[in-house]
Amino acid sequence: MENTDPASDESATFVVVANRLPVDRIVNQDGEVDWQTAPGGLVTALEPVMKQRGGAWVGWHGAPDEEVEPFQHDGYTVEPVPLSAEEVEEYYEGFSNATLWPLYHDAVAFPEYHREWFDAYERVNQRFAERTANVAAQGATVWVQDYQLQLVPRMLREVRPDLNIGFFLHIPFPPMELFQQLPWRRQILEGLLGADLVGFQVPGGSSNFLRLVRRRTEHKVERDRATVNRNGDHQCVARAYPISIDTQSFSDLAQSDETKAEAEALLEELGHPSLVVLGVDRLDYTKGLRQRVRAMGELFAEGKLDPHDAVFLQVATPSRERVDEYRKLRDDIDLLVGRINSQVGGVGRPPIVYRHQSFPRSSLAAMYQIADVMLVTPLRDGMNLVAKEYLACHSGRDGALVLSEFAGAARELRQAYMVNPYDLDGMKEAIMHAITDTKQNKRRRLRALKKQVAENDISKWADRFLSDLDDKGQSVDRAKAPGEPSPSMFYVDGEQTS
Ligand code: ADQ
Repeated sequence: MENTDPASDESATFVVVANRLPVDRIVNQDGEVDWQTAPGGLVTALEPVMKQRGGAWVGWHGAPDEEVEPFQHDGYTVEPVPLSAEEVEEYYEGFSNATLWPLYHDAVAFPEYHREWFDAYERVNQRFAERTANVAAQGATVWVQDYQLQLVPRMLREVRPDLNIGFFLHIPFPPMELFQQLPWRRQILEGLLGADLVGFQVPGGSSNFLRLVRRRTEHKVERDRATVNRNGDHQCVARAYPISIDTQSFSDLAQSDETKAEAEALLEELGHPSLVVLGVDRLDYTKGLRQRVRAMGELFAEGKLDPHDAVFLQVATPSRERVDEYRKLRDDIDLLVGRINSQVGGVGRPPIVYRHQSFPRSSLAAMYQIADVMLVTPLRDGMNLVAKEYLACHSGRDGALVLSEFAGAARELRQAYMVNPYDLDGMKEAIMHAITDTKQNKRRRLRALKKQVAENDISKWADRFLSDLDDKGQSVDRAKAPGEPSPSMFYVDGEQTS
């Protein structure tokens, strides 16, 4: 990837601030510096927005103890923020990924609380805020992303009250009963309240947040907004903005001749099975992999699926491998898959084909193409883009999506075969239902799901958020007729949760 142009020093009118840059700095085998697209849902979602709007992206470049100069990339300026090895351990692997990540995902792993981790989190958030304050033009729009940077909105407002500050949380915002465990709950709430607009994936997130603000701070909360009294009043609006993907570009990629050839080659490699069941995840304990692999293993062992006819292809991109829980998960899945394959497999291709590696997007598109059934069964997930990518890419008429009730995507993708991933028997039944349902039913469901993703893509998500941020949330109020649901219920289909 070419990224060598120096950055212009003009200040930006649009700034995205995220823990990671969309590219990671790596040193290749010849010892040369190179840049590689960073993995994960946030980059998948925001890169097209940034390419379209231009501006600056402030974030860490992925290599500890290194200072990197700003540079131009795909029409915008990349502003690398340095992190020391100790900060990576305490702010990123520690407070972000071993405290906040499990706490915000229903505490499916035990959240650890260490004061020195929070100190590092505060220090790094301050650094991000300072760098942003330096690159943002007068009155610029700044869009802060995700759980690693929840203190940035307030820190930024203190030095640059002229900025229009938005914040979007990509992961769930937990209910009060869980959030209150956090020793630094007040600092986090006050940090977020520094924004003009705080966006969540689902309305439950914004109502959890506002309930906490009401109970744990002295700020006044009315409907979807808090009035924050600090160096003069400002209003912080909280609403749901379900994120999506660049649907058209995924679908174009899937339809390309190269992808079709790759899909054909993959089918050949798998021995042309009559049924392909697919899972695609970052290797993370929130994604429900243990439960999913066990459910599929039992279906093979009980003879409901024939290992000669059916294959379960599971790919998992390596993730956060220095955090203990992730290393344990990796070993558990290796063991589980090995055991099932040796118990139910014969000679030749194993029933579970497991690849613990990252794939280029075109290879994922080829997998989505050939998957008769897609399994997306997280224990808790902010949204889950994989479900949407499958719908954008799968062009056969008979695909089926099995989706966890606990993924944010379940609110929109109602025609999926829904599962509770904690209920193994229920999950096995839903998978078999998705496999054996009539063609007519499958087509009806798939059509409705594909339409949803086609109509609600990433640019619509970004436009909604940024236009609300531009006019500080007034437009939704103005457009609202008497008796309509309040804006915090705005994107709910038929259900009121405010
Ligand atoms: P993630 O937890 O990273 O995102 P998800 O939304 O599923 O989860 O995005 C994963 C991304 O990684 C997808 O774009 C997928 O294609 C890619 N990916 C997965 N496995 C891969 C592999 N083996 N090789 C290459 N790429 C792979 C967080 C939240 C989500 C939320 C997003 C966006 O946890 O809930 O949907 O941010 O807001």
